[in-house]
Amino acid sequence: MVSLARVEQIYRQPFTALLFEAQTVHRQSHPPDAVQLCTLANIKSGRCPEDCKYCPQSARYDTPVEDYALLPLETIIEQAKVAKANGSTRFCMGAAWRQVPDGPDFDRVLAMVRAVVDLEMEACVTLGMLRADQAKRLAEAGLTAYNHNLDTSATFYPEIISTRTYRDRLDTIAAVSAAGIQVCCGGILGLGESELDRIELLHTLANLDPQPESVPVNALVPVEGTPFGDRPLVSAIDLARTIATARILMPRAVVRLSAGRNQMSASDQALCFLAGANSIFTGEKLLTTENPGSDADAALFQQLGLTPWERLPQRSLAAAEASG
Ligand code: SAM
Ligand code: DTB
Ligand code: SF4
Repeated sequence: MVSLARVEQIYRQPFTALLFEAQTVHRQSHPPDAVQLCTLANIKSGRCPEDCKYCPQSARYDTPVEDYALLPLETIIEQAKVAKANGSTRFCMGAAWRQVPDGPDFDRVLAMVRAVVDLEMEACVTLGMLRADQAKRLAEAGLTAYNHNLDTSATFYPEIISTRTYRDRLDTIAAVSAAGIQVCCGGILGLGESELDRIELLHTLANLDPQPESVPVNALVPVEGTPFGDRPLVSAIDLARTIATARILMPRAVVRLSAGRNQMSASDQALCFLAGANSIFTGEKLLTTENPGSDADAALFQQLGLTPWERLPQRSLAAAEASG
């Protein structure tokens, strides 16, 4: 167990000392200049019954996003092939659901997971809350990881979402781990949280047992029509501080510089890589909002001497056992 005081001490130390410590830790567990490219697919968009104040896909807010039901399997296979051709080694499928449905939609998601696995990419899904039996079926389909973010501190959470609790989130994360699937769990900065909320979130993440293998750090993308549509952008220094603290506390995790890159300069992003981020989402779009796109990212990698990560897809324990 890491104490809150220790997390606070790491987070609040002088910036250059923090980045030096994060770099030192990073180099002990990861190749320093390799960055994993991941691609997102929005497999079911909009009309979500939850009220997350940051999210353009909530049915409660009038936002400029597309609404559609679960996409056909073939569409997703095509998108995954394009992602692979563009250098992505992980394909993440997100659905605007409160919870994983039973029946034909879930069967189709399982088929999508199997198809991504067959393309020899890591398969990740984010589908909302989930039961143990559903987690088991996802594991058997070969799922690498399940993304389920805690977003912010337990204290601040009720200010952001009223339709579910922090405990609900933790229960889903426990079901994912129990099924032998890797946990992808992180948060969002820029929601109006305090420094202490960030520290508490990092403390909770680092004390998950097992620790998450993947930690997305999102900067809020303010979307018109959501309650947070006019929130100011978070600074790259705050993002780097959070990434560096995550890197020190969870040395083996892949820390993902996720939403918000479209609003960041090359130097802002460089600071985040220096802090220990070693993954990004590529492509023109995240789920509903703009992302820099492959050309801009190729230029960024060239400028910084970064290389897209090449390694065999990581499989969860249960998935590896299921495939023999
Ligand atoms: N409905 C599922 C859920 O909430 O778990 C999965 C999809 S949801 C869109 C995935 C994550 O995207 C959220 O947990 C949140 O961290 C992130 N997200 C959503 N809207 C965002 C925004 N405007 N800016 C930054 N991150 C955002
Ligand atoms: C995560 O933490 N960030 C990604 C992924 N997990 C699913 C999603 C970011 C979404 C940003 C807002 C949008 O494009 O709708
Ligand atoms: Fe729904 Fe997920 Fe958006 Fe919340 S973050 S409104 S649960 S899609």
